[in-house]
Amino acid sequence: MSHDDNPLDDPGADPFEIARTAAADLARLTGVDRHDIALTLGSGWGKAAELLGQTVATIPATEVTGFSRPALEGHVGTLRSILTPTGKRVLVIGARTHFYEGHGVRRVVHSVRTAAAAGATIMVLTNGAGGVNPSYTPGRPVLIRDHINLTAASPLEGATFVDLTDLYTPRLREIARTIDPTLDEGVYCQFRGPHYETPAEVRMAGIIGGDIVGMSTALEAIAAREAGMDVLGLSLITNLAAGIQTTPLSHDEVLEAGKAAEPVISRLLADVVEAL
Ligand code: 8IG
Repeated sequence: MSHDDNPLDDPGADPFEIARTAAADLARLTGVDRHDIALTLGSGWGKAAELLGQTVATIPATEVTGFSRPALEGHVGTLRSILTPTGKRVLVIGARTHFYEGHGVRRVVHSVRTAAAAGATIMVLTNGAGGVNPSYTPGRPVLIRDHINLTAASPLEGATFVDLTDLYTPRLREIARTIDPTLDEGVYCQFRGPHYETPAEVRMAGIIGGDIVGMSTALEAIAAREAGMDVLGLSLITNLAAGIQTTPLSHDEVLEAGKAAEPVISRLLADVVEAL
């Protein structure tokens, strides 16, 4: 990995101040002062951006203060400003930093804090994930109703107590279900990764109430709520979790399932965002 200076790595720095600097960078580079909605695109959701409206600007995330170099091929490191037909400003975040990269939680949630500092009041988080619920099949989108954070980490620092009772905003879930009444709601379990779970861990996830397993969204959702945003979470089931499916999991299979489902779920996501 190349040299990568990041102000968030200074423990004495204020991550919210860095987010405000990042939002100012974003405004300068995109020419758009404020955004209404932010949207993080996970595996399989990438095509939604084109369907949302007119792309006003696309910038490399690395030009914006605090953003990390993309760790993974297929995770495009761009930030995009879109104007929808009804006049909404959508910030599309194609630059996710995962907890498993080991750069700390501040870097993981920096895009969320930047979106909030840029004015966004709604955070839409999408991901590719494994299905634990035996009724799920690859290619299916699932609304996140709640989560179980198994990372043993939090984006909140110090004695910051934030209520998470309605973390995944009920009103936004209702809107999504009016667009697609067949959308199921499930509980997302975030593991640290980057290894996939063992079959025993997947059984545990099911027993404690999980329907979906992933490596990204719970920590981001907590930071979004801390910042006062409403949160909508959508998972694409790209694979059945280990032990639910009998064959070994492969990253290629995950990418393939994402590609196959992409046109359908991208349309869904674009329609949902326009209805928010
Ligand atoms: I895509 O099976 C994808 N992401 N933890 N488990 C976890 N994360 C995932 C999985 C999975 N599939």
